Amino acid sequence: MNSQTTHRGGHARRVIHFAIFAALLAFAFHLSAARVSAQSHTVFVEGNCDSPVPGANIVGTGGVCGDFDGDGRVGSAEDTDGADRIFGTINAALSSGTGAAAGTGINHNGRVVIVTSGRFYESVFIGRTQCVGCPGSANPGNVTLEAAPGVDAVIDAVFQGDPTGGNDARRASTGIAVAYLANTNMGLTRMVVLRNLTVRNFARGAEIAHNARVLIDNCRFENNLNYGILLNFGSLAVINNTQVSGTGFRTSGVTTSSPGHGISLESNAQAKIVNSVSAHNLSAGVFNSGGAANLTLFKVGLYFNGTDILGPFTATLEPNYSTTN
Ligand SMILES: [Ca+2]
Ligand SMILES: [Ca+2]
Repeated sequence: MNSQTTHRGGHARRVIHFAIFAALLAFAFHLSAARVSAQSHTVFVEGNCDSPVPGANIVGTGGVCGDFDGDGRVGSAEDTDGADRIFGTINAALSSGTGAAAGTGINHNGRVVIVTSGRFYESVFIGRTQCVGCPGSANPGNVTLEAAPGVDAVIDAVFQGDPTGGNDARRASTGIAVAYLANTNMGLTRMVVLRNLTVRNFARGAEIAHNARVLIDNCRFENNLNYGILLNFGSLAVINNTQVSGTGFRTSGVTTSSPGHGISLESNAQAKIVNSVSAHNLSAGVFNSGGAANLTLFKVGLYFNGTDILGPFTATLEPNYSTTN
């Protein structure tokens, strides 16, 4: 009797244990699904050097050449080596990741921090994919792309001696493109921060489009051909502590700029520019194709441009700024 009771009790416990196990399994599956669908995490991007060239690079000696994690890999060799959430190129960090790093990139929803100095020969794209096979996500989130304090991160179209011959194509492209689904509010419900970056030698240093919201903070756009920063298609930009210079003065390859503006607002884009300089650009320091309400300037220096300011603007004291202290 006691034995039967014990047996039945043991069976009951096994049933209960199985139920608990099944519940835990279901919970584990739920957590796994949540990890896949909920990104918004932070990944790191290492720096690099040009010898060995980024992409061919098992360095052999860890801790050199921008090798933040000391594993001897820099550039694209760092992009696919494991689920370490450390990448060697910016676009790979922004993507969902491939190879052994599959699923570990931010998939255009999260924060990418460049943690050691380097030159990045990439046309960076952030946002909603624009065509089949193009970079971006079908459902992007908020993205921050920044270099850590003290890190010199240069997104440069020109890689002297590039063995893949990509210089001309990059020089005709955009350094950082941000775009969402055209003619929708998708971009207005996402936030992009670009901070502490230098962008050089592209046709357009940055193009912000399709109702994107961006904060451009502490960046430098130098020696781009047609635009330093192009704000387009209803985008909203706050530009703080940023310098735009030398647009339109390319001296090799395709040298004819059109138009050579430092900062340009087109197709009902809006900008609030604060504590910034747009100087030494071939055409306008700032061009605004919209009304005066579309462009507000506060403590902005526009010097030695073809035309310092072209189009209407509002110059105003920032309402939270005190002149008495
Ligand atoms: Ca590494
Ligand atoms: Ca890695």
